[in-house]
Amino acid sequence: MTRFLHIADLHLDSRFSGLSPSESAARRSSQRQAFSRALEFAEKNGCGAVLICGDLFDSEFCTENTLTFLSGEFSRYPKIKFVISPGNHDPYSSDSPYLAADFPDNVFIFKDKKIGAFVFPDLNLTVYGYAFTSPAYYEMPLEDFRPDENQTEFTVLCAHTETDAPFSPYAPITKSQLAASGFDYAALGHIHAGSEISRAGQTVFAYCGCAEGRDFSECGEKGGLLVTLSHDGSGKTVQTEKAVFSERIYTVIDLDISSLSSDEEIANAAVTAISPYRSDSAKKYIIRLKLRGTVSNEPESAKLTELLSDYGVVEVVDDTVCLYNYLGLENDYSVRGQFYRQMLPHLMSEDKQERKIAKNALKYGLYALAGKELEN
Ligand SMILES: [Mn+2]
Repeated sequence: MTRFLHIADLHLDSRFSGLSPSESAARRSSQRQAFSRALEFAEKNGCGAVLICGDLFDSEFCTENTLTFLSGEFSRYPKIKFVISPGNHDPYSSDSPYLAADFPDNVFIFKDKKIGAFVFPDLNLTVYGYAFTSPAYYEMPLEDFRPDENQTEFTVLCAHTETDAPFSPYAPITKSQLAASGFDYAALGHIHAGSEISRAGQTVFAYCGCAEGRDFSECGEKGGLLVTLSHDGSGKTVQTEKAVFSERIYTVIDLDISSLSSDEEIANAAVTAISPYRSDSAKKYIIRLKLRGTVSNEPESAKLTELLSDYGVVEVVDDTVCLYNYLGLENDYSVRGQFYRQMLPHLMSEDKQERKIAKNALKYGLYALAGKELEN
């Protein structure tokens, strides 16, 4: 049996440019903590190797502190082999932090665009991989690839790639190439959302996703995959298990405030909606509250953000449509008011069906004028 941890897309030292200097420093610290948590998990679960499938760094810029931190972490687990495949954000170029790093002997970095391998007889494992040497890699790294005569029982791929996008600038690999590769498992990086565990021929493959979300496009718990390769009577088996390493969790909470009228009611409803996300560690969730529905007055988003900041809410997005402010519409000289006045005779029709249709038409029209998606 061979067991390893599959992680990717750490993006250490990301800039978090939308945040204040102290907030962005805190987020960079969370990224390092997620990394530390991953390594601790790997040791506790008896991993012989940790495969880091690209974008360990966010860019060619990396602080000396981060390099010292990484060396310290790698040294802390001398029995674990760390295999790194540089990706599009941290290519193995002449300016690469990898060249400045002084990593211990248990770190193995792919430095060439051409596919190569590290053989670990003690783990019965061969890890294939390659490096981005610049931010774009248009060739197909697995084209014409034929695995060597197997020196070990298990062979895996550690790669930063975009699958099934043949013209991608991110080292494209097709499923048929994976199927022909003979790898037992392909550990992939690049897609931060992660993927399902899939199979191409005999090769099991997956994107593990990033280890720590960086913004609201990366919501939910983030982590890696614990992979166990073994052999039973009928052949090889590949087991995978998700592990969570993220320290902070980006979360979007939708709140329909259609039936609420006062600011106080809205605030109370918001607190109730957020309550499941109040954890022991008050700072675990980073919350965006999205207000939806139809309202007669625009909600006080700024006040609400301030009121809810202690609950982990960093922003309130007003996605409501201000609809039934008829008085306002009567005196509105924009196209909204003109539209309303055109609909008015139908809205006051004797015919119930016509009134219903007019009410819907008004609603849809105002949504369209507000440039908002129509909800059910
Ligand atoms: Mn990435």
